[in-house]
Amino acid sequence: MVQKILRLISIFAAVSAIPAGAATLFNTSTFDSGLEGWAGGANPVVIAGDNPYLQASVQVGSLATFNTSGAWSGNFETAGISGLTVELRGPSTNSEPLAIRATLLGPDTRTRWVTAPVTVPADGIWRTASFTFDENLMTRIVGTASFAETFTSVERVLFRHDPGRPSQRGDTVTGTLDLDSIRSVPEPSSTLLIVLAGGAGVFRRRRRY
Ligand SMILES: [Ca+2]
Repeated sequence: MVQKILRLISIFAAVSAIPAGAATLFNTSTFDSGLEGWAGGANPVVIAGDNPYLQASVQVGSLATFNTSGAWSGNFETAGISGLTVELRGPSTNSEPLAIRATLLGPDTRTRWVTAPVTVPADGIWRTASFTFDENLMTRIVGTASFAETFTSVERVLFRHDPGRPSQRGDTVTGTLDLDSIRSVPEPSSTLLIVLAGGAGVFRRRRRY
């Protein structure tokens, strides 16, 4: 088993060494280095620990956070990005489940394409959510830029609590959203990571305290 893992790691290293625009293919936010570009009206902060994560909280307002840095903007088409995964948690202190959508803002900083929401229960349990960036699965809620125009010139990625019909500003809420391990899909190593994760649970989340 150990030899198998070592062999997979060596393959992983070899694949990672291939340039071919790999830098833009592999976008990830783990919050080991602070906010890593995440900001927003919900004033997200990094909660320190053995596995730091992002926490956005709001009192009667829009629960959202976004990133305009180079890691989460630009031409997603040529970068080969088809979606993202993110670990989400709604603390048990939340009074209701959250409905989190991912939004891509277009080149005019006005156009917004949003995904369907994922439910984040108020139970304090981390879950991995997947969002697919596909014109047929997303809704343009404001602006005039086409999906192609937006996808080839993304100004920012944004997460927001927005239950019911998609809207520009979401629903007003008092609550907290924890986020971690935001990763673009596919990554150069995604197939191998699936093999490793499926085979041995190697990538199980580190314990928190
Ligand atoms: Ca983390």
